[in-house]
Amino acid sequence: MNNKTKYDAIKIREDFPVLFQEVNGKPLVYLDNAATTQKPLSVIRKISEYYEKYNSNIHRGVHFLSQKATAEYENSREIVRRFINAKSTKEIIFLRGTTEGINLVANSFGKSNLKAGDEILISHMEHHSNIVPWQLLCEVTGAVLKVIPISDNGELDFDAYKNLLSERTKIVGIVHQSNTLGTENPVKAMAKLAHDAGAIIVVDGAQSIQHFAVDVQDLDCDFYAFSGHKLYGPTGTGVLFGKESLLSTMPPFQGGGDMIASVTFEKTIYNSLPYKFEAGTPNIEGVIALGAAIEYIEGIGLDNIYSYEKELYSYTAEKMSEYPEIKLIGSAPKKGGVFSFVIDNIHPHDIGTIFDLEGVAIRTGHLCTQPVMKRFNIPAVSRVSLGIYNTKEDIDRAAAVVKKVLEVFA
Ligand code: 7TS
Repeated sequence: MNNKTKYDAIKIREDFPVLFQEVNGKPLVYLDNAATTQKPLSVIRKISEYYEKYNSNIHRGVHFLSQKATAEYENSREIVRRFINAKSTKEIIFLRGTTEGINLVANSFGKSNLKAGDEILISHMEHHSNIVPWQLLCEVTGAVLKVIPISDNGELDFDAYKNLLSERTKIVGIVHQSNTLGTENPVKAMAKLAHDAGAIIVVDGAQSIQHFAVDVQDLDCDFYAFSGHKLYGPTGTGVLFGKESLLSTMPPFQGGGDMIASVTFEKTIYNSLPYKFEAGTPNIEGVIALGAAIEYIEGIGLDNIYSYEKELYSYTAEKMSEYPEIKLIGSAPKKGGVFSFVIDNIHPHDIGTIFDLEGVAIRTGHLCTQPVMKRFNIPAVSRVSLGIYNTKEDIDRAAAVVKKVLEVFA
C-alpha cells in the first residue's frame, strides 16, 4: 500500500481469521492489541510451512533441511535489520520478547559496568519489565534507581529528566510508548542528553514498533527491545537491537550451544555477534514467521498505520467523551491508540466482564504498571487498545457497551 491508496481496515481484517467468530453470541470485537495482536494468515502459513517442509535445527546441520531452516532464520534477521535500520545483522539478537531483552542488558551490560553509587534512571510510566530487572541489578551492584516523574496528563517531565541526569547516571531506561497512558516519549532528545551525561539509553519498544516507524540510527539509542507477538508475529519471539560497539564488549547472558566458538574444560571462546547472545535452540519457526509479520506490516506501511490509528484514536476519544462518567487516564498531546479509563464506583473487572458478555475484548487491571496506578490513585483501569484491523464500527460497539455498563450500575 502506498500513500495514495486509501487505508482499508475492512480488507486488512480479512487477513485475520480469528476475528471472524462470535463470542457470547456476538461478533467478536478485539480491542486488546496492547496485550497481544492477532496474526495474519501469512504468519500462520509461514509457521505451517516450516513444519511441513523444513523443520530442522539451525546453524549446525550440513543437511538440506537444516540449511534451509538456517537460511530462513537468517533472512528474518536481515528483515529486522532493515525494518529498524540497524547498521548490521550483528546488532540483531533474537530472544523471547521485550522482557528478555531488557534482562539481557541488565545482566550483561549492567553487571559488568555498574558499581555502588552509580545511578539508573527510568520513568514513572514504565512497565514492570523495565523496572524489576533494574532493581535486581541495583541489588547486586549497589547502584541506585532514580525515577523521572510524570505530569497529571501522563507526560514525561523533561526538565526533571535533565535535572536528574548527572555523571553518576550510567543507564537510562525509557518506554517509547506507554502501554497504559499511550504517551509517546521523546526518545531521540533523551538519547542525546543521556549520551552527553556519559550514560547509555535502553528503549522499551514493546508498544511502539507496531505503531510507527523506528530508526535506531536516527534515535541513536544504544539498545532497543521489542516483542514479536505485539507486532502481529508469534509469541515467544522478540528482538534486542544493541550497538555493535557495546555488544562486542559485553559478556554472554546465558551459556550453552550455539554461543561458543570452542569449548575445553579450561577455557571457552565465545561465538561472534550476534550468536554470542543466542544460547541454545531458539524459537526457529517463530523467528521465521516474525519475518513474515514484518513484511506484512511493511506492505501496509507504518506511516499509513500511524495516521490511521491516530484518526481512530480521535474517534474513540470523541465517542467516549459522550459519557461524562468516563475519566480518561493519560492525555499527553503526543499519544498513541490507547484509551485507559476509570468510572467512579465501578470496578474495572466488572466493566471488563460486561464487555466480554457483549463480545468485546478489552484489558482491565493494573496492566503491569502498578506505579502508574499509584500515581493516579486508582486500583486499576479498563483499556481499549487499537490495532491495524480495528474500525469505527468496533469503537461504536465499545461505546455501546459503556452505555450498558452505566445502565447496569445506575
Ligand atoms: N514493555 C511494555 C511497554 C509492555 O507493554 C509490555 C507488555 C512489555 C514490556 C512486556 O512485553 P513481553 O512481550 O516481554 O511480555 N504489555 C502488556 C500489556 O500492556 N498488556 O499485556 C501485556
